[in-house]
Amino acid sequence: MVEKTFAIIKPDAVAQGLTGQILSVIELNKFTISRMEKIHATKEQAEEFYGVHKERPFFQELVASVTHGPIIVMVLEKENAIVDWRELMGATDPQKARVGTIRKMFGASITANATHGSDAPETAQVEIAFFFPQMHVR
Ligand code: FUP
Repeated sequence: MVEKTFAIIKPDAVAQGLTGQILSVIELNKFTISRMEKIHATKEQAEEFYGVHKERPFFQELVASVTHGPIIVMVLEKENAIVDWRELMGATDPQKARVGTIRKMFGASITANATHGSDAPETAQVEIAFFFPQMHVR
């Protein structure tokens, strides 16, 4: 089933000039970039977006890291996009991510880990609607 997922290229990766290389890996892996926008997320947006993590000790660091510079928000589309994008990103901690994954290649730390990806269909729907409210998800 052709599916949509939500992805972010995070501030550290954008600031390091890695956007082009990451987009290239995305396209080489047969994802269609259906929507893409460069934005600078506000603290309020980040707190709402990462709301599930608000009780975690790293929450403030996470909010700060995703708001300290511009990000690229995207809707990616392909068969099994959600699972495939998470596989292509690799483990949350770049040091634990497999060779060839985006986080292994471009991640700096567990917080500045280059990219974000939705973890389930319900999350993808919510996250796409959050950044692309005009988009029809299904
Ligand atoms: P992931 O789904 O792989 O992005 O990972 P999580 O949903 O577990 O975590 C969301 C974000 O929180 C990660 F991208 C990075 C950050 N995080 C930390 O900063 N420290 C941690 O110990 C775990 C996650």
